[in-house]
Amino acid sequence: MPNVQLTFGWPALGALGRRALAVLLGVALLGAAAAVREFDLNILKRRIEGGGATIRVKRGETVLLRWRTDEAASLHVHGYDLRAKLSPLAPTSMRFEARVAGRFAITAHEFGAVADHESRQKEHRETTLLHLEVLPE
Ligand SMILES: [Cu+2]
Repeated sequence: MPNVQLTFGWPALGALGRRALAVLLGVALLGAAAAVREFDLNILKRRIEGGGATIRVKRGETVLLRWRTDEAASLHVHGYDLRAKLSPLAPTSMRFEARVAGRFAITAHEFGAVADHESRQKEHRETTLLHLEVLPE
């Protein structure tokens, strides 16, 4: 009669199994960290340099937009309602989690030294720079 020992759960994995699991977990964590989608955007003469393309990401990814501009501007990511004042003196980063799927305009509400998103009478001067598309997986 062979000596059969039945174990369940963690002890059943053995040292090698536990090591493999730890590696898998590490890869999963790296994968999560790699899900930051970075985009370098340069505004030149009130347009995105290289053309106002569409940024596409998947829902759940972290989006990092790095802005440079040749002119002060008040930036607005529609849908997510994120705003930032851009200055030609220093790059500006916007970081957010793409929680909502859809297509959203990224606009500049005002260019120039008096860039101010809050002043309603200037809303009509909104310029669409590009679009953000968040795909539902
Ligand atoms: Cu806007």
